[in-house]
Amino acid sequence: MLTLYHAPQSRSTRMLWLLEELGADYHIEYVDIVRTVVPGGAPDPRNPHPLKQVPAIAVDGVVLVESIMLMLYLTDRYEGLAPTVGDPKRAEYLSWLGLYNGILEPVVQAKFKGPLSPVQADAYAELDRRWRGALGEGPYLMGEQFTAIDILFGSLLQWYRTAMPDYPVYDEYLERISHRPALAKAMAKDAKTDG
Ligand SMILES: N[C@@H](CCC(=O)N[C@@H](CS)C(=O)NCC(=O)O)C(=O)O
Repeated sequence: MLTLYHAPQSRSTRMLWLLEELGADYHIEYVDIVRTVVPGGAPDPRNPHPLKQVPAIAVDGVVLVESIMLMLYLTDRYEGLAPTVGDPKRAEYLSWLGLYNGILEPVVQAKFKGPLSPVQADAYAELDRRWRGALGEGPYLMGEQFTAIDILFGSLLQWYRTAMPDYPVYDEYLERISHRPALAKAMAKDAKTDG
């Protein structure tokens, strides 16, 4: 059994969405991540993440962390939402994962805190061009097929629309991906309801 360590309305919400899209059999362990939100908050001992963050997954006692690695692992384990090994589009999939994690997310976090440095501003402008170019061809980031990359990038836009500039292509994309049944199922599980 696969366990997702999850806190509502966080980066693990997109893993719920992914697991629902994949039709995976999984268990949710709700954990608290209050330690950086509430001064003096205590790390949740139930959370196996070395930094007490979410998301994390555990499979047969082995813990895996970092959103893009979870995406890679899950889309390899349950096929259908990403090109598999040997597929020529696999390189593009891996590139999107790397660009998101290595450049876009850090730059967006920096943008949230204040003005970007010239290097960050250049990287941001280039990624904006790339993302818009891909969406212009669309309808999804990798073309005709909805993939896990759409969950990664789409969830960023859902939570923080101003992460990307005010172009209609982003709003149209957001509208396109936000009515999926798997997302509705994930949102129904996002917060713990049984105490
Ligand atoms: N690079 C990590 C970032 C994980 C992360 O920052 N998670 C936040 C929730 S959105 C968290 O757990 N924060 C609590 C903390 O840092 O104490 C990933 O994408 O998995």
